Amino acid sequence: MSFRALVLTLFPEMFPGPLGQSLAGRALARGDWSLDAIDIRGFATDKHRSVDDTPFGGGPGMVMRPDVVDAAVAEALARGPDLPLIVFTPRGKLLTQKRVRALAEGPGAILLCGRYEGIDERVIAHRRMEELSIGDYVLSGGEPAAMVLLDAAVRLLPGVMGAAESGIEESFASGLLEYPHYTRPAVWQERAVPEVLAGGNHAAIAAWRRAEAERITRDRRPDLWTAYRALAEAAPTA
Ligand code: 9WO
Repeated sequence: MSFRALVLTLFPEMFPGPLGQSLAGRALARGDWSLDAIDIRGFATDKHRSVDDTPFGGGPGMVMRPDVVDAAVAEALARGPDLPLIVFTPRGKLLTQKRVRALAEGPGAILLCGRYEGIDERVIAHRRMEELSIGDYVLSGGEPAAMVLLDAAVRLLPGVMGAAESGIEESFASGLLEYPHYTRPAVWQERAVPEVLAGGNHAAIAAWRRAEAERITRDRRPDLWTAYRALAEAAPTA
């Protein structure tokens, strides 16, 4: 049983899109996960196949109809009755690596992507959807957010990433931002690679990387730094 993604969208041709490339694309071709984009318009009932209507209370734009969206959700649930149902909106709970990890360990997900001004609130409530945000900005639709979630989850699936790269997840799990990376040449544009990295002293290299990761986290993400300090207090590692 491999990870299954069912994406509900008005633009099914956007998928797999970038997820068809590289690591996620090869995993898709191997069958490590599956991706089905379901066209919400296919559940329209009138002759004009309308999926939206004017907002109650007035205001700009259009709202996605609850009957049409619900019929699309019903089809996805019929295909994957055990899949969590997620909708992407800026007012959702922020997507975290922790939630990504839990999803990657599960059977997959149904990902509802809104367009226009939004989706009728009642269908979100009726289906008890999990609302997720990928950050504090507004998109023109939920599709890029679905791609972000899937990219983050697929790389964690068993066999998708080699042992070498899988350490990167560990490093985020440590609560610190990444240390700086360098490759050849040793001097580029008058900038030299930190001496310790070329010295072959692996303990010194590990200590330097840890110190850099801590400095960068402290400077750039005081929120992560505070959480990391609290954790280090409770369970010191090094
Ligand atoms: C937009 C919106 C804005 C303020 C408060 C609530 C809101 N809900 C929605 C919404 O459901 N928007 C739909 C999806 C339709 C319009 C485009 N959509 C969207 C999703 N724009 N931005 C996102 C999004 C999703 C996840 N993380 C960041 C942004």
